[in-house]
Amino acid sequence: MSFENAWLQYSKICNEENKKYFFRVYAPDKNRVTTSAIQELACAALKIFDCRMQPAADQDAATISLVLDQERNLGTEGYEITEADGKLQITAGAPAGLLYGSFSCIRRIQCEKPLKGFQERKLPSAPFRMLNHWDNIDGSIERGYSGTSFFFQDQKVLVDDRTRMYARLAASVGINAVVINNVNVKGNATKLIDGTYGEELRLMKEILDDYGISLYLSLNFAAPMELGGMDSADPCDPEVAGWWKEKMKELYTRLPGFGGFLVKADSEGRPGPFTYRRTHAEGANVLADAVKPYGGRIIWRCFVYNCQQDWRDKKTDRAKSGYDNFMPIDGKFRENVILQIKNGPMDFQVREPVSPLFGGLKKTNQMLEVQIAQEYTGQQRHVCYLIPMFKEVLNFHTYCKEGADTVQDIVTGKTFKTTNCGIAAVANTGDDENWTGHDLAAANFFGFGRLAYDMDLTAEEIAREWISCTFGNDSEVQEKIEKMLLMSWPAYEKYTSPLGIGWMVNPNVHYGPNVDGYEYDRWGTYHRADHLGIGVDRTKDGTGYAAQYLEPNASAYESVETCPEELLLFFHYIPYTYRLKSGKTLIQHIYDTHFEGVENVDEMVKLWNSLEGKIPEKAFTRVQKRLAHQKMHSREWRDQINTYFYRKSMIADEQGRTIY
Ligand code: GCW
Repeated sequence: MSFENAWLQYSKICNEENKKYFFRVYAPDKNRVTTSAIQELACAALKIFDCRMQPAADQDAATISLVLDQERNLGTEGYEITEADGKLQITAGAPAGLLYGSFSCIRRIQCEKPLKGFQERKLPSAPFRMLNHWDNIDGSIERGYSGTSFFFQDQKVLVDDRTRMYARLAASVGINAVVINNVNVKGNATKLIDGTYGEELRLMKEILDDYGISLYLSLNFAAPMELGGMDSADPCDPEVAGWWKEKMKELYTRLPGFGGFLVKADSEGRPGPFTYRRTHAEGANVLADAVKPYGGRIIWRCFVYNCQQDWRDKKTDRAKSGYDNFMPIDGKFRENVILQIKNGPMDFQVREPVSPLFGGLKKTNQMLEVQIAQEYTGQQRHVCYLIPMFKEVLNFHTYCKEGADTVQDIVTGKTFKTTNCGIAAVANTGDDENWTGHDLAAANFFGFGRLAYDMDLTAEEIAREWISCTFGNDSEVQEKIEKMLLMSWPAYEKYTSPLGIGWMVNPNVHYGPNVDGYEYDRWGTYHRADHLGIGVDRTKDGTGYAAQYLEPNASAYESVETCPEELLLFFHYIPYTYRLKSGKTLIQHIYDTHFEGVENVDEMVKLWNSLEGKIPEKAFTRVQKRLAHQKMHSREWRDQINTYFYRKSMIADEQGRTIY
C-alpha cells in the first residue's frame, strides 16, 4: 500500500469481466482535463488489471469512449455512463464531466461492482465544491493536524509531485476549487496577490487546471496599505478602489482564469470595512468590481463577531452575530459575491443548530462552510467521521420556501435558482505521508467531496466506497470499519459535550477537556453552569437568539418542551433534575452518556484490533496508536465532565459508578 495514494490505491483485482473495458480508449477531445481523465484510466488499468490501455482509432474499435455531447444537458461538470455490448461510453458536456465520469468508473471497479449493464447519469449537486486550506506561508497550518503544509514552506510556494497527487485526489471526489492559504492573511502571505510569487502560482494553477480545479487565494483587506503604501483601505475611497482594480488587472494578466478570493474581514483581529464605518457589502463589492472583468468571484465569510464579551451582559450573544451583521445587508452584494456561512452560529462544535442565516438570507448568494479539520472534534487523533453531521445540516428545513427550503436546496441553487452557491470545507490535509495524519480521517476528505458532488449519497454509502478504495473489499474489513466510522461522531459527542453545550475545551488549542476553560474568558462561549443547572438561555427572556429562525423553528427552539433534545442546553438553561424524554434526569443523562461514549471507544478499539493482519501493517499500527490515545483521552473527558457536574450538583450517579 502506498499511503500517499490514499483512496486511489488501485490495488490488484482479479476480475476479467471488468478488465475487458480497459484495452482501447477513444477520446477525440484533446483538452488537458480530458487528457488527465485518459491518464487516470490508463493508470488504473495498469495497476488494477496489469492492462496497458491503447488509443483506439475510432469509437467502433474502442472498449471505452470519452465523448463530448452538448445535446445531453449535462452542463459543464455532469456525465453519463452507458455500457452496451461490452463497451463503455462516458459522455459529458465538457472535459470536467469526462474526468468525473472516469473516476466514477474507476471507483466502481475498485468496489468490485460490475461494469456490465452500468448506467449512470450525474450532475453535481453543488456548483462550488471547495476546499479551504488554512496553510500559512511559513509552512505551518492553522488548525492543521497532519504535519506541515505542502503548499508553502519557509516563505516559499511549493509546486511539486505532491501538488499533482493532491489535485488527483481532490478531483477524484469532485472538488472543483481550492483556496491554498489561510484566511488569516499576514506577513508575506499578503504578497501572494502581487508578482512576488507569480511564477510559482502560475505553475500551481497549471496543475490544478489539469484536473478542473480553480485556484483561489485568501486576501488581506488591508493590502492597499500593507502592499500599496496607502494610508487607508476604505472600500469607498476611489483611490482604494482604483488600487484594487490595478492589482487585479496585474494578477489576472499573470494568472488568466484565476478563481477569485476568500475573505475574512472584521473578525478575530483581521482588518475590514468596519474600521471605516462601511458595511460588509461595501467591503465585498469593491473587490467584486475589481475581479468582475475577469470572471472572478469574491467569497466573503460571515464569521464576524465581537470577541470581547462581558459575562454579565446576557443579551449579547456570539451566536447572534452572523445574523445581526448580515441580515440588514441582504441583497446589497454584487452578483459575483458569495457569502460563506459556517454550518452553525458558533464555531464547528460537535453539535450546534444550523446557522439562521440559512433561510434568513433571501437575496444574496450563499455557500455552506464546514470543517473537516477536526479542530473541536478530536483533531485527527480521535476517529470522528463527520459526514453524518453534514447530512443533518444539509437536510435541515429552514422553512424559507415551500418545497425547497433545506440547506441542501439553498446551497445547490434549487431555492434561489442560482449557480453561485455551494459548499466549502476547511481542509484536513498536510504533508503527512497519508495526508490526514489519522488514516481514518481521510474518510472525511473523501466523504466531503463525494457528498458535495452527490448529495443523494448516504453517509453509509460514502463510507463503504472509501473503505473499498482504500483497504479493499474484504467483507470483515468493510463491516468493521464502516461500523467504527458510523459510531464515531455520536461517541465523540457523548464523551465530550452534552446536549449542544460545546466549548468545554482547553482554550487556544481546543483540545482536551476543560469545562471552565472559556467560561471566564471574553470570547462569549459560555455554558453558564451553576449548582442548579446548566445551559444558555437563548429564548426571548435570554439572548433572543431563537427568534432569528423562521417559524416553526423559532417557536420550536423557544420552548423547552419542543426544543430538539440534542440542542436543549444550547437554547435553554435547564435544572439538573429536569426529566428528559427518556425519563432520565439531565444530570443522569450527562453521567450515562459519558460512560457510554467511553464504552463506544472501547468497542472501536476492539473492532480495529480484530483486523490485525487484514490492514497494511503500518496503517494498522498508526491507527492502533491513535485509538489507544483516544481510549485514554475519552476517559479523561468522561471523568472531568462527570466530576465537574457531580461537584456542582452534588447529585450522585444512580448506578454508583466511579465519579471522582
Ligand atoms: O475556529 C476558529 C479557529 C481559528 C480560525 C477561525 C476562522 C482561521 O479557532 O483558528 O481562523 O475559526 O474560522 O476564521
